[in-house]
Amino acid sequence: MADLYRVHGIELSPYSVKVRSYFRYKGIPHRWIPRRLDAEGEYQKYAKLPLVPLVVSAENEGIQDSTPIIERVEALYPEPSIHPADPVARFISVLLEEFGDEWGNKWMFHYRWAREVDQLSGAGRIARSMMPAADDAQLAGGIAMVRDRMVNRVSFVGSNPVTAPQIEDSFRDALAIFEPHLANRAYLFGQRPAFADFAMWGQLYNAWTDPTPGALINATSPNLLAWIHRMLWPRAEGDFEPWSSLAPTLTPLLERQVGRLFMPWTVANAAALAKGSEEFSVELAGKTWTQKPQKYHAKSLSALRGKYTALVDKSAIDEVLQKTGCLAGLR
Ligand SMILES: N[C@@H](CCC(=O)N[C@@H](CS)C(=O)NCC(=O)O)C(=O)O
Repeated sequence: MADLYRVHGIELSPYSVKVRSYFRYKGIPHRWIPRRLDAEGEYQKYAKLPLVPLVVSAENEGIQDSTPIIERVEALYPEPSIHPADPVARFISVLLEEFGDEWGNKWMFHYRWAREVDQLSGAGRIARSMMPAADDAQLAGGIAMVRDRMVNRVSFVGSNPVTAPQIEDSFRDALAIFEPHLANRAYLFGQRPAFADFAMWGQLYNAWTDPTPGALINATSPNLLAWIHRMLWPRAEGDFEPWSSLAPTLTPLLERQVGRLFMPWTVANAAALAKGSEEFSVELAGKTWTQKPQKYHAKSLSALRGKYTALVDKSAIDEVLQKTGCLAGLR
């Protein structure tokens, strides 16, 4: 076992299944270890933060945070690369990786914990998976505990009675954008999965397992649903495409979701943290969004800005970012 990566996670954690899908695609020997509360030895030994996923390397080093996990492993196993060769497509994939992790999580988390039917489904599956040996009474206690804890956290991602319709509109609009984009390609950037696919998929696969967003996907999005299934065990079916052939159907995502919603949100969030504000408000597509700032997102925005700054030739990518409203947040 010690010569394998160990991926500690749970099926209902979007960041955990994101990392598992990556290991599967790359064909890197690993073991998926569903986290359970009665067998936590290795998890407790290596986890520095109380979060999943936790990856323990063959050298017994614990790594957390799905984006750096993938980046570290990708540096060791560069083939097949998850980064398109075309430099514009490559950076858009990096940008959508961040968007998937941070904005896509609002869709997933909001839908899972906003309505009773989804709360019961989510809490039931989380408690069952983490307490597989529990009797009925213990299980009922576990379900109530998970539900209470998570419902109380829904505001952390910015979900409240005012923003709920904004989050749901954003989700439905994203589905409408993905559907034609995935009509003629297996993955977001062509015939093999890119960095962005893993992040976006972790959130959308999880949303699909929940009753309310799952029913929406099933009713409206057959191409997206096929991609959700494909990404469980992704494989290269051909090459990446250049930005020129992706642009017609992917530009609307950059314009309507990244440029109009996510970028102004993440910039306002980082500014609020820098000022030490308790709460911030920002206009997103003409509607006021109010929430307490989220710390991690300022860190991941600064990492994204670092990746943008490191680009050597920015002329082609800047044109795309400028036109779609994504540039201002990156410099
Ligand atoms: N940025 C981290 C986020 C990890 C994260 O938020 N994990 C959640 C599950 S998806 C968690 O472990 N939450 C613990 C809890 O809610 O108690 C990553 O990409 O890995």
